Order: sequence, then C-alpha cells, then structure tokens
Amino acid sequence: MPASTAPRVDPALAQWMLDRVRAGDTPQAMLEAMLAQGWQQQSALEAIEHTLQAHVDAVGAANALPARVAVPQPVAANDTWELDLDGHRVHVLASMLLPRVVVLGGFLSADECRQMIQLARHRLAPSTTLNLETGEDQQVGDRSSEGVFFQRGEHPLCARIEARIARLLDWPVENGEGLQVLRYGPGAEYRPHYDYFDPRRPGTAATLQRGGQRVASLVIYLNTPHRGGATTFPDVHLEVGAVAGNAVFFSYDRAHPLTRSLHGGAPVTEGEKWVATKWLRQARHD
Ligand code: PD2
Ligand code: ZN
Repeated sequence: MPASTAPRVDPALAQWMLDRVRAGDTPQAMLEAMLAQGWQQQSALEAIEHTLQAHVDAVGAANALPARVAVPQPVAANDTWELDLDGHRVHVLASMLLPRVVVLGGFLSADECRQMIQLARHRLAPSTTLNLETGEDQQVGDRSSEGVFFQRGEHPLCARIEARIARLLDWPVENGEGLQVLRYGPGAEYRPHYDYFDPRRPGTAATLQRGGQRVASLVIYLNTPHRGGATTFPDVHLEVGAVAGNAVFFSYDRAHPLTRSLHGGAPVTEGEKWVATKWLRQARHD
C-alpha cells in the first residue's frame, strides 16, 4: 500500500494485533474482536492488513541474505601446488571450496617468523573484540590471547609480508588491515566466531565505513606450539595445525553463516602459540 494511503495504526493497537497473531489468532478472529469493540469493518480490515504486511516486511528484511561480494583468491590455488611469490616459494597444502579454505606451506621463512615475534614481544596487550551493539573494543572471555596491531608498512618486515600477501591474493595492499600479531599462552584460545561484521548490528557501522566489509583472513603461524592451538572450522570438522611458517587463508563472500566460515583458535594445551593475522577488506582501509 503506498505510504500516502496507508492507515495510521496506533502502536498499541499494532502490538495487540501482533500479540494475537503470535498467540495463534487468525485475522478473521482479530477482525471479529475489533468489530465487537465498535470498529467499522473497512477501517478494521485496513488496519489489520497494514499491520501484518509491515510485520512480514520487517521479518523479511531482518532475514534477507546480504549480497555476495568479490573476494580475494590465492593465485592458481586450484591447479598449481607450488607458487613463486617474487622469489619466495610457497606450497599449497590443501584447498577446500565451502568454506573456502587454502592451507599454505612455507609462507614465511623461519627468520621472518622469529623477527616478527621479536617486533611484537614487548608491545603485547590483552586482545579485544568489537562490541556489536556499542562499537567499542572490549575484552571478552572468548578471546584470551594478547596482541599488537602494526600499522601497514610500519616496519620493513611488515611491508615485505604485506607485499607477499598482496601478490598471493592479487588484492591491493591498501585493502588490508595492519598485521595483528597474537600470542596465546597455555590455555589461551579464540572461541569460534566469524571475522566479518554483521551489518545489521549498530556497533559495526563505523568500522564498515573504513574500507567496507572484511572478505578474507590469512592467519600465519609464527611458531609451532607443543600441543593444541589448531585453527578450527567447526561447521566442516576441519582442523589446521599451527606449524611455523605455514598459513591458513579463508574467505567469506557474504556476511552470513552460509559461508561456513565459522572458525576458532583451539586452546593451546602446552607451550605458546604466535600468529600474525591479516584481514582483507573490500576497499582501501585507512
Ligand atoms: O589464531 C588462530 O588460529 C585464529 C583463529 C581464529 C585467529 C583468528 N581467528 C583471528 O585472528 O581472527
Ligand atoms: Zn578469526
């Protein structure tokens, strides 16, 4: 019904109708109740139709699938198992389509891993996650690592790794968030979560304005924990072992669980685990 001709329905009346629908009343029963209260038939019918249609529209909008977007893709990961990234040789160890997951061997050298840990070691702070209601960063029990965010290009080693990632994924360096180095001590974990931001939650608006949606993640293992610490994909019962220098790439082409990109960092049961995470955005992230 066009807005200009839509009946104005008192919010309390609309709520009464929705409560009756939820309680199992048919529109006919509702109409009879309204007629008994002295409503004119035509007005009652219009009010019922308008309220129910508005309700159906709201439920539909809340459940609508977010649009599919373009995502990065490791170059030649479908039929080439050895990649030369500007002189650095990387192996594709495993590849899965849904969720899109690619496991890479030798993405960083032992020296690069060591140096990256040294750069981060003295700057660690408890990890946070975004509160989806308020937009604030907050510490939560689901994520018990410590970490540090580097600016893009903050150190020549960061710049070299960022260039390698851009080459691997054919995705602009500028679309990447700065590298985040994380340390998980004994018992620390990152419980299963999605890396994309749910656009329907108010706390995600500000971050979505900076470069759009996250569309892919690359978790690079900087050491090999003694026990535990795999990256897990619970929807498909996949565990990727944390092995120094290796990396796991995964992408999500819409902000929706249908991507099956739910993933977590399993608890470290002995020793410690260091990773560098790179999140890729749709557009330039400043
Ligand atoms: O450290 C991990 O394995 C891990 C698991 C899940 C890291 C992240 N998510 C992340 O940094 O988003
Ligand atoms: Zn994650």
